[in-house]
Amino acid sequence: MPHPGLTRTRIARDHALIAPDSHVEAPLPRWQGTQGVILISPTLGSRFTQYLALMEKGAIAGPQMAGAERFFYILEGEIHLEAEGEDFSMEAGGYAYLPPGLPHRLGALSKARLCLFERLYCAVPRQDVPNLIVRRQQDIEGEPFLGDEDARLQTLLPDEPAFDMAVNRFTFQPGAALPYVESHIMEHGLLMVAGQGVYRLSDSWYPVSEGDVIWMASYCPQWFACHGKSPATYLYYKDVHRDPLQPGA
Ligand code: UGY
Ligand code: MN
Repeated sequence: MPHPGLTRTRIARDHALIAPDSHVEAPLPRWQGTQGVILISPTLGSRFTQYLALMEKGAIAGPQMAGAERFFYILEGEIHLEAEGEDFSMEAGGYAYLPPGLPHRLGALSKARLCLFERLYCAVPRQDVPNLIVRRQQDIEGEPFLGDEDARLQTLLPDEPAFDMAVNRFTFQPGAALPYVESHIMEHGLLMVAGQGVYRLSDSWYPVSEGDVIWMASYCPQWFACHGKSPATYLYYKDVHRDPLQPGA
């Protein structure tokens, strides 16, 4: 039994590691039958939110903030989504992108656990807003990352200028790693969904495993290597396709 006064959770100026042992649940505002854990938010320093929704059977999601877009990914359980006059039954690995202002009904058909990313949509003059997307990660091919067959990237949303957010799923075979230390303007919110490895964030190296969440601020130096006997997978958010000088980019 680890000492209750210890945790791997670390909060730094340009990154945060949030280990599951430090989660605090609270009812999600405007959701019914749902406890939430707000993992990453502007209060921490980000320009987006990442949170877990822990839905009881029969729970109903609340609407997102005015002007915000919503991406949800099902970690566990069965979900019913109603949007644009269509009904979708979804389960683990299913995900949806809901453009700002799109009315929808999201209900839990069983106890369910969702990971959500939301941000205020950054509109570009004379450019269309993205459409509703409902898919399953199981149907998205993983492409070798910069030529590495052992580091595969599934791009869950269309890589088009209308989108100001990307959400990807990255799977590394044991021994595979990011090829260099990245430092870029895009922020990340990340959830380890399987396996383990070491994450370099700025000048610290952290052992990470399933359930860990990481926030990487713009320019935070970052590198990952998978170790252990099974692959490591993480789901992550990234802001994309906007001029840095545009307000709200
Ligand atoms: O998309 C990315 O920037 C990705 N290569 N970063 C990361 O996995 N930390
Ligand atoms: Mn990156």
